[in-house]
Amino acid sequence: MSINDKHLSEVERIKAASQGLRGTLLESLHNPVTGAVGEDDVQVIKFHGIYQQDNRDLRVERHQQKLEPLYQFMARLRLPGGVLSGKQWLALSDIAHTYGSGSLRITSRQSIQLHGLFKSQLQPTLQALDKALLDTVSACGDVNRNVIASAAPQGSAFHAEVYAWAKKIAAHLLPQTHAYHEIWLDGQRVTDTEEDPLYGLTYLPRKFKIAIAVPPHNDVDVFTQDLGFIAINEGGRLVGFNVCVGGGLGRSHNKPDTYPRLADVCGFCIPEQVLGIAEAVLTTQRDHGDRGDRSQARLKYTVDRMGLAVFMEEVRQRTGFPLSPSRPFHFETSGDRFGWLENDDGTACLTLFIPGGRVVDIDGGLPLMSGLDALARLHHGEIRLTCNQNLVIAGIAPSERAQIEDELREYRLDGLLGLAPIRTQAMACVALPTCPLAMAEAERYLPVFLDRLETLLSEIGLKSEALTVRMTGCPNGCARPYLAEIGLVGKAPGLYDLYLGGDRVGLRLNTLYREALDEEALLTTLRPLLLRFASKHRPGETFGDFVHRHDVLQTDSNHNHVPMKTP
Ligand code: SRM
Ligand code: SF4
Repeated sequence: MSINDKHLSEVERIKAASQGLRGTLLESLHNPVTGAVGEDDVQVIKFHGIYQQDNRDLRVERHQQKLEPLYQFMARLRLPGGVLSGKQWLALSDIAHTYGSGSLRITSRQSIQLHGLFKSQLQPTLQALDKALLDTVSACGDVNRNVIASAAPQGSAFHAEVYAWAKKIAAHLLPQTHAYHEIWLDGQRVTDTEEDPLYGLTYLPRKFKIAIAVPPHNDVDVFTQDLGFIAINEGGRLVGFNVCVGGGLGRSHNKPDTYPRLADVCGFCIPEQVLGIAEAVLTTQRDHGDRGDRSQARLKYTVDRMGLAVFMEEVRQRTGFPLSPSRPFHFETSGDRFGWLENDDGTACLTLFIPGGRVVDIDGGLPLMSGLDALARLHHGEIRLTCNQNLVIAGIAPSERAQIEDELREYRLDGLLGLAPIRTQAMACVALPTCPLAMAEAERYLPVFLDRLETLLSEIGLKSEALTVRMTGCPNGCARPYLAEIGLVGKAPGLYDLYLGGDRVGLRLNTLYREALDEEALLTTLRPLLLRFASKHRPGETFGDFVHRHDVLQTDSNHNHVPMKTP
C-alpha cells in the first residue's frame, strides 16, 4: 500500500476543488456579513500569500460583546533573496500606513509581512503592491516558498550571481495559475488549465522551502531547509552548489513522531543543473509525500520514510544525472554582521539591527519606520533583508555615506549599532497577538527576557558574549529556535521549554533541557550553567559548544547529527 492510499487530508480535497486556486474567494471578498472568508477559502487564500487571522488580544472582549472575532489578514511578500529598491520600500511603508497596522514585519525568511489588513483592504493592498512591482504569489501554501539566499557578502559579484540563481529557482517553481491576477488585480478570468504543469491539481503535500548559503555565512540556516544549496566559490568563481536535502524544524508538543531534522549533504552539482535538481526534489516530494497526515507531510519525513538513498535515487532518475561528490565548505557565522562593511566594488553596506524584525514608529520611542523611510528616500542602491530579520542598506556610494550617517543620527538609528550582542543575535517569531498557533508570547516578550538575561550576563562578566537566543511562541520553529545556543519554545502563557547546545553556525540542533519554565525558573536554571561556562570554557569556546561538550545535556535524538553524511 502506498502512503497515499490512505484517507486524504481535508486540505487535499480543498486544493483539488479549488479550480486553480480560485476557490470561492471572489464571493468571500464581497460577502458583507462577515469579516472572514469562507472556510475552504481560508486554505485557498494562503496560496496567494495571505493568512486569515484575528486579533487575539481582543478575543475575549469581542466574545463578551457577542461580536465575531476581529478578523484581519496578513499578507506576506514573495521576495527571492530579500532584495528591494528604496522606492519599493517606500511603497510598502505607504501601504502599511494606508491599509495595514502601520508596521512592516521583516521575517526569518527574508521577506516582509503586512499585518492587520481587513478583508475590504486586501484587493487595494495587492493592487498597490502590484504597482510597486511586488506580489505575494505563493508566499504561503503547499508550494515552494520564498527562495532565500545569504545576504552576505552583500556587494560582491559572487553574491550577485548567487542572487540571480535564487530568482531563477523561484521563477522556475512558481505556480502557473492566473488566479492571483484575476482575484486581486483585474478581475478578468483567463482561461487556464486547472492542473498546474509542475504541481498538478493538488500542489504539494505541504510547504517546501529552499535556501542558498554563501560560505562562510550560513545566515540562511541552510540545513533547516527542505532543499538547500551551498554555493561553492573556487578562485572567485561560482563553480556550483552542494545539494542538501531533508531539513525542517516544525514539531508538535507531545508528538514524538514530529521532530526537527537537519538536511544531509547529498553531493555537488554545477549551476546549470540547479533548476533540474530543484524540480526533481520537489516532484519527488509531490509524488511521495504523505497526503493523509499533514503533521507527517514535510519532505524530511518522506526522506526518513523512504530512506535518503532511495529518495536521492528517485531524484537521480528524474534529473537523468548523478550528483558529483560534495565539495569542501566551511561556515563561520549564521548571524548578521552589523554596521558598515566595504564591498569589492568601492561601495559599502550598512547592516542595521531591527528589534524583533518589526519596523514601526514607537510612540515616545524610536522612530524606526520614519528613519528607514528617510534612508530609502535618499539611497539609490538596494535594500536587502536578512534571514535574521534585519535590514541592509546595500551598495552605498562613497558620496552617499555622509548623508546616510546624518539621517541615522537624526532618527537615532545609530543607537541600534551599539547594542549588546545578546540582543542583536537574538530572534523571536511573531506569535501573539496575530499568530493563531501561538501558545505563548515571543516577539513582544523577548526584549523583556533579554533585559534580565543581559543583567545576568553582566554580573557574570559575560556581557560581550554573542550568545544566540531564539524564542518562539509554539514548537513550529518559525525563528529556528532548535539551532540556538539557548532556544525558548512556548508551551503555555508565560511558560517555555528550554533547549540548549546549538552552535553558532547552524550545523547542530540543540537539545531539550527543561520543560515549561517561567521567567524566574529560566533564569535560575541558566545562572549556574553560565557561571560554569564563565569559569571553565576553553579559549574561544561558545556556550552552546560548552554545554554540548559537557555532560549537561541528555543523549540526543537520532535526528541531531552534523549534516555531512552522503547517501
Ligand atoms: Fe512559520 C506557521 C510566521 C518562518 C515553521 N508561521 C506560521 C504562521 C503562518 C501561523 C499559521 O500557520 O497560521 C505564522 C504567522 C504569524 C504571524 O502572525 O505573522 C508563521 N514563519 C512565520 C514568520 C513570519 C516568523 C517570523 O517571525 O519571522 C516566518 C515567515 C517566513 C517567510 O517569510 O516565509 C516563518 N516558519 C518559519 C520557519 C523558519 C524558516 O523557514 O527558515 C519555520 C521552520 C522551518 C520549517 O519550515 O520547518 C516555520 N510556520 C512553521 C510551521 C511548522 C511547519 C512544520 O513543518 O511543521 C508552521 C505551522 C504549519 O505549517 O502548520 C508555521
Ligand atoms: Fe506562530 Fe508558532 Fe510560528 Fe511563532 S513559531 S509564529 S507562535 S506558528
